[in-house]
Amino acid sequence: MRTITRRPTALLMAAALLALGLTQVAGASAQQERVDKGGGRRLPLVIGHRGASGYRPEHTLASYRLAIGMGADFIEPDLVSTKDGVLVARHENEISGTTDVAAHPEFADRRATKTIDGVSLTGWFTEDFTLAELRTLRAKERIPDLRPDNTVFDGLYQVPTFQEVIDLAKRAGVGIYPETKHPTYFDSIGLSLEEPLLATLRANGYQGPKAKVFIQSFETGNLKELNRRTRLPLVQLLSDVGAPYDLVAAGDPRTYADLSTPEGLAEIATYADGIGPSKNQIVPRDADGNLLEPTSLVDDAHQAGLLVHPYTFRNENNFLPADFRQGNPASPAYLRATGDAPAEYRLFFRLGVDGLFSDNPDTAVGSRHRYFNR
Ligand SMILES: [Ca+2]
Ligand SMILES: [Ca+2]
Repeated sequence: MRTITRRPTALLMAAALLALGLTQVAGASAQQERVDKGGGRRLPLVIGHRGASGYRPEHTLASYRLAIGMGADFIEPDLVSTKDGVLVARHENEISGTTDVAAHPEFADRRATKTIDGVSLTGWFTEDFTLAELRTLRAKERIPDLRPDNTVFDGLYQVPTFQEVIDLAKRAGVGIYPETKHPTYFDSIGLSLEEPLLATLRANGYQGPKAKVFIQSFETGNLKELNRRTRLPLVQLLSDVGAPYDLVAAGDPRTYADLSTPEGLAEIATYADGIGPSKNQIVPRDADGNLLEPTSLVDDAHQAGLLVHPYTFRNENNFLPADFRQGNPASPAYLRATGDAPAEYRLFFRLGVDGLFSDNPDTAVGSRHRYFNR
């Protein structure tokens, strides 16, 4: 049973402060601070998506370190398993897009074709490498066409373990936002993610509903299982397309759209504390990328007592709605050029999101400061 008490508490505290006239006197700053930090007017969290992946190859310690330096409140490692059951930070278990594995002749025979969540993939997979083997690889930029500057860092950084990410976060005093990737698949090969995830979090002192951690998943079954095993905050990821793979695998016809209705959100609230929807579920776009009217998703989720942390905020025109793109569309650099990302942050702050995933935590933090003036 989870209870969200933030909003009423904040309103009461704000009302009390006003009644006492305390907001005008010196010494009120500590109380005001508590209203800011604990209350419904708490600033939206900036979650460093795969670190500061707009500027460094994603899911590297350099990327996380930069996100922390830019003021991110949380850093986000996606988690997959090695052959020897160690959780490491990669967006996918197939690692040809984000490491130099293809350039290692000693691993040429590990190349394989597998079906992951119903999709056939050919490449190299973390579950076929021990941690020691994986450590001989180096990370590279996933989208070099859009982020050519980041390629100067190719070849420098190892694939970090979950423990290393935690060490970094704890030293800096920021939260962690781990995502279990492909939990049904990893169960099917005997490398269940949830047990080592919880054991690692426990060993590092993360305990109870106020711990600086959110565990997220695109699947539903493993979040329900986690809800039975831990009181740590849980976030159901949603999407404007498709369905959770565990439901697909079980023949359950429900889609993310079904989960995003008021009824679906009420069900999510029985096992999770928040949702991580795509931006498009909050402000849809037309076929040309122009913004349409916002949906009621933020309000519906808040009605159900759920936090709302949409993904993914990115500076490049390529990812922005047409309304916020800048520059000359005829330029070969147009898609990778920086658009009016602050306008997009303002839009979502105005709609009341509780946090957001950003590839550019400096832009997110700066936009937040401008919008809330604190
Ligand atoms: Ca993620
Ligand atoms: Ca499992």
